[in-house]
Amino acid sequence: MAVAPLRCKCDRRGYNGTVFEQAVMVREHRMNPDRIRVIGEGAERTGPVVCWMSRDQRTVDNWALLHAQELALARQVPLAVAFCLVPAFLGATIRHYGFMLKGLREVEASLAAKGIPFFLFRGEPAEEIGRFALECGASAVVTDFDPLRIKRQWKAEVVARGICPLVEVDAHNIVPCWIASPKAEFGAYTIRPKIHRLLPRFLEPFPTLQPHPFSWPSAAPAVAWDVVLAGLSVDRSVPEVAWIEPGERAARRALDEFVAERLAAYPERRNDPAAAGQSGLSPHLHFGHLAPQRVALAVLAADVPPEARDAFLEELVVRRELSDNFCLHNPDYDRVAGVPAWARQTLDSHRDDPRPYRYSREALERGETHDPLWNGAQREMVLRGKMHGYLRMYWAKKILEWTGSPEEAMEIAIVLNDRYELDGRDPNGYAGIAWSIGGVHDRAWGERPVFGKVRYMSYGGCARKFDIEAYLRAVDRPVIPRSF
Ligand code: FAD
Ligand code: FO1
Repeated sequence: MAVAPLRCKCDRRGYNGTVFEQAVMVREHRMNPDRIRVIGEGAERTGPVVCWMSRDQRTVDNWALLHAQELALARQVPLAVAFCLVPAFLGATIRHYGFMLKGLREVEASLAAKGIPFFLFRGEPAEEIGRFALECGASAVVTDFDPLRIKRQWKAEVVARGICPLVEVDAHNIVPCWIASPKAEFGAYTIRPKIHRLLPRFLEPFPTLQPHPFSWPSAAPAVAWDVVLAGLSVDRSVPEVAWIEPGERAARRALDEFVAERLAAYPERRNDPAAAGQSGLSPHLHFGHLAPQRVALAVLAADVPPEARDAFLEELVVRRELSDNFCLHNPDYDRVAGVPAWARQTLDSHRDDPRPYRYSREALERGETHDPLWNGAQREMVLRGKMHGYLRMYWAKKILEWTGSPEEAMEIAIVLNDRYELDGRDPNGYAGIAWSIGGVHDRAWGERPVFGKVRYMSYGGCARKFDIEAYLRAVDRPVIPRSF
């Protein structure tokens, strides 16, 4: 469904661009203070500033790092970046750590070129970051925003130590999550106008990270990245993938390729799993190698039809920032308890419906069901680490249909999604699974067995939408470096 571009109502002397173009005309180059919030107080000190990097693992276009430097320059103190490596993060495997650590290796080198040391710690973040801040007498710790429960727990534990102020910066969303809306939004249709209205204030060019003039007292120990990766106690049964190169430089190349080659056809091809119609950017966005704001600026500058630009920005900005809104404001974002009352009620009333097909998690994981399309989507996720977006909806909905309860379905969908998807453990995933199984951000549809009024998707519906055989052939072809 093409999203009608909102005509910006601002009086811009006849400028009639869409609200996205309108926003870029705002040429403020200083950092917008609304991206920043102090989430923990602590002893006032005059020491260095520590940037605790976690979600946004990049040196370019990183509002958290830019603010940390802003503070350090104003105080004329050194600046360092710290990353705390946590083993078995939400079920992550070597597929994820391999990708992430290669990206961090590039971050360490890029920071060194700016005179900013990179410290890698391993263990519990509150312990490691707390100790580091204490030892270096930090005057502030600046960290990136992340709505996930585990991240908020980490930050609460750091704050509880009261070492120094903890400052949080939304480096992931164009419109800071807490500014976009103070509450859980019903759906894209309610958050879209709020985001569109705020874009002129936030969809702005990025300043550049400067070489830092105040040197850290001692050099950070060079990280032996290969040793770190080899020594990681992590599940190594899910192999790394070869079709995508990690790191912020590769991410930028992937963005440039998509904008130049495939953005124009996005509206027609994005929902065709047999076509390379999607951007392929989600792993880079998930690990923060690429700023969504940079993607939006590049898309807006592209010479493509407005409907291609707006269709893509609807997903990248509205849908993605709706997911952060969902995880920030819904404490049960990964549980059936978090779905809307209408959906809980309808799923409950169909709880005892017979399930003509029933599969265990193991059978589903092996892609051994009666449905060749579903099995193919599962294989794509296991082999490539990235299932096509259209099929993720079908995939999760079938898990609801073929397991014993909505709770079992949600648990299996999250476990498999986060075990195999390179972009897993992401607010987009929790929101996508809650949409598919629990009608979150969706409306009620015609009532049917098991689903009740939760939207249903069928094999026949997919067959009418795209060439299933072509998709299955593509899935089983040897892995070729293509994004989709
Ligand atoms: P493109 O179509 O090129 O979109 C570009 C970007 O827009 C994406 O990278 C993403 O940031 C955003 N976007 C696109 N579609 C959505 C959407 N439906 N919701 C939120 N943001 C969106 N996305 C993840 O990042 N991680 C996940 O673990 C994940 N799991 C999902 C599970 C289910 C059941 C569903 C229905 C969706 C899931 N999604 C997830 C959302 C979406 O499918 C992926 O973001 C998208 O397929 C990523 O591929 P792409 O970057 O090539 O997409
Ligand atoms: N963030 C960290 O701060 N430390 C980690 O060790 C870490 C591991 C990790 C592994 C897989 C993965 O998908 C994400 C991981 N993250 C880690 C978090 C990630 O950077 C994102 O912040 C969230 O997953 C998305 O919000």
